[in-house]
Amino acid sequence: MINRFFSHTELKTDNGSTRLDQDNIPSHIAIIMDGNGRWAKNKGLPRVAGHREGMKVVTNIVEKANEIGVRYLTLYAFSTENWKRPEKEVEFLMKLPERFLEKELPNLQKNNVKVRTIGDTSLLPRNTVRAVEKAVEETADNTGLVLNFALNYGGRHELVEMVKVLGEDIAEGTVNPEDITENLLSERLLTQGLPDPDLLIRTSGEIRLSNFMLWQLAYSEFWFTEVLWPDFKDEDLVEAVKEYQQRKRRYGGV
Ligand code: V07
Repeated sequence: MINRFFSHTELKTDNGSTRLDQDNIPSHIAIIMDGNGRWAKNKGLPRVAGHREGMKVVTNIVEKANEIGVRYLTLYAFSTENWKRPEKEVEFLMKLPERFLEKELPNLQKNNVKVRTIGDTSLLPRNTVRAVEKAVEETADNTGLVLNFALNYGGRHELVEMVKVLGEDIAEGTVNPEDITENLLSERLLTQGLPDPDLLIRTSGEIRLSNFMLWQLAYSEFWFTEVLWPDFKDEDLVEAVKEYQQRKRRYGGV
């Protein structure tokens, strides 16, 4: 079969596996990294072992996303609801940003990755805040992949805070209610400057949004997998992107 006569069919590589359409890579991928606790439980390990393993996967997926040409990667690392977990687990989670950066910041730097965060980081332990701020500052001028960690993030909280500030601006007269547009609201969210995600991935078989990027995911493609985050491989990311491309196929380039 000569593929160029069947451009509407899947693009094939020499070994017959589907390859990615380089002209249709999702610019922004957001991931809910779920299933670390279950992964550990399945193995008879403490929950924190799952988080530790999950952190290794972050390194891997950042590299792969960069390689396939993704421009923005948002990772849901800690939600506003996660404070309800056992104190010891929260304590462990809070050390992960620092641990991750201690090991990975030189690599991120080398790969021209720019670190950002969304979420209320003011409530995190001082050492965590310091490590994250350092990473954000030191990578501020990088022009490659934007690696956006959602840390103590909640979608409704983000909207409430935005409306509060907007309300003040209206009361002061600096914003006229008539001038409120979708763009004006977008630019007042924590994701200002980032495009909306093209693709949302959630691992571990949960089919819900859990308060993640409520405004920003309005038009995104959703892809769910049973794979637990510590088991999530490069190939799973590629599969998600392929599925995205099937859905977003541009017939005749329109
Ligand atoms: C966390 C590992 C990944 C699976 C999900 C939960 C556990 C990386 C970070 C991180 C955050 C900010 C930053 C650099 C790295 C992280 C938390 C949990 C709280 F600037 N992984 N990871 N933060 N997990």
